[in-house]
Amino acid sequence: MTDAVIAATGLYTPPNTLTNAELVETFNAFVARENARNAEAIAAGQAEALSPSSVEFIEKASGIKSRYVMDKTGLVDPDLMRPIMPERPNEQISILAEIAVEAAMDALVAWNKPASEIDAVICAASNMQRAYPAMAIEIQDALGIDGFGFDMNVACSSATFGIKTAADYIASGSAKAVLVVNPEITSGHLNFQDRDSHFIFGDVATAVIVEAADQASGGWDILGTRLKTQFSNNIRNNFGFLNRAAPEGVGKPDKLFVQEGRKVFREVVPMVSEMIVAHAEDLGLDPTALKRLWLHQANINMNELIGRRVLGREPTPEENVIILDEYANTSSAGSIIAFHKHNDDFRPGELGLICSFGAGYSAGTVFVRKR
Ligand code: CO8
Repeated sequence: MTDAVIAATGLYTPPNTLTNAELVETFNAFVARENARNAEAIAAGQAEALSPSSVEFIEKASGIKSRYVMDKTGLVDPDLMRPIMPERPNEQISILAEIAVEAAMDALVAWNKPASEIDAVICAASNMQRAYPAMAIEIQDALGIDGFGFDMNVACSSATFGIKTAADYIASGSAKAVLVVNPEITSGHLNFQDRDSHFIFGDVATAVIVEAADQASGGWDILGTRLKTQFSNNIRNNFGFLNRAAPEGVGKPDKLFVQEGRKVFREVVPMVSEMIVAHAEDLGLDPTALKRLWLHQANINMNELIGRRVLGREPTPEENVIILDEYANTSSAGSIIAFHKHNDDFRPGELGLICSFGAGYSAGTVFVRKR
């Protein structure tokens, strides 16, 4: 069995920042318009007035201050409230593949080896732009990689599931180097007219190169990977190819992201904390000795609770890295952004944890040691 190493990571950050204030201003303009339109029905008690959103609530409930988005113009227009991304001809690279390639190129520069040394591409994300051909194969083609590629979707846990799959390929000898990309254009599948969730997500792409330890120089030893899934209806995206076959859905808007945020919070925190501690113990590691947690970035209060349960103390900001204030929830990419941006200070031998959790439910743990 060959050990696997995280040899390099890469990041693509979209050009547009969207602050809570901008998002709330648009949402509240929409609310004022809808309430004015329905004024008579509201006054007669036949319809409920919509409530405004607030910057203070968003920051306190989630820790999110801003996010990056691929298109901003449509999101700040109360008459649209969805991103504008014109369809591209088949001859042009698709937008999801394009941002994955950007992140991959960033990782390849850090790796300092050519793309031709990659054997496989896994595109692991919560929304694929199309069913087929696989996004991964388009990305493979754009980078000039000779090998194979496929897509996988485990929602917010896609990156850790991708890293584990890559590490298993390396262990079995199927590949010597695997590129895992996580392009997340979450703005395409978020209902910006839903007060409960309009602030949650942001767009981004990350890339991770997983390589055989016997040929890697530097990087991070993968000490252990573990995956867990447990069915829950509390986070769903019912968009799918059979939507158009449902007679009751004809003429209705696309199905978008929905969740029961409170329930997710309550159920996922214990599940993930226990999983991290048990996995550390099985690897013979002391979880309280971890130098850093690079947790999934959905909610700051959730991460603080998990951090406290895992480390057995109040984690410092250096121990429990937060990037969701700037990026919001970027689904699978969140823990990878945190890892990518905050690992320069590690010395050889020091330990950390990349951990994801989200829809499914799904969770993944990847313990790493600086080489
Ligand atoms: N402005 C002002 N007030 C608001 C707003 C708002 N925007 N929204 C809700 N409120 C009000 C509510 O009406 C409620 O009022 P009242 O108490 O009077 O009834 C009050 O605020 C509290 O509401 P909640 O209980 O809903 O608020 P919470 O404190 O629970 O916070 C959160 C909501 C932030 C959503 C929180 O529950 C949370 O973050 N939970 C964890 C969720 C999570 O981790 N989800 C992971 C999902 S991602 C994933 O796995 C899959 C991804 C797929 C990809 C993406 C595609 C888009």
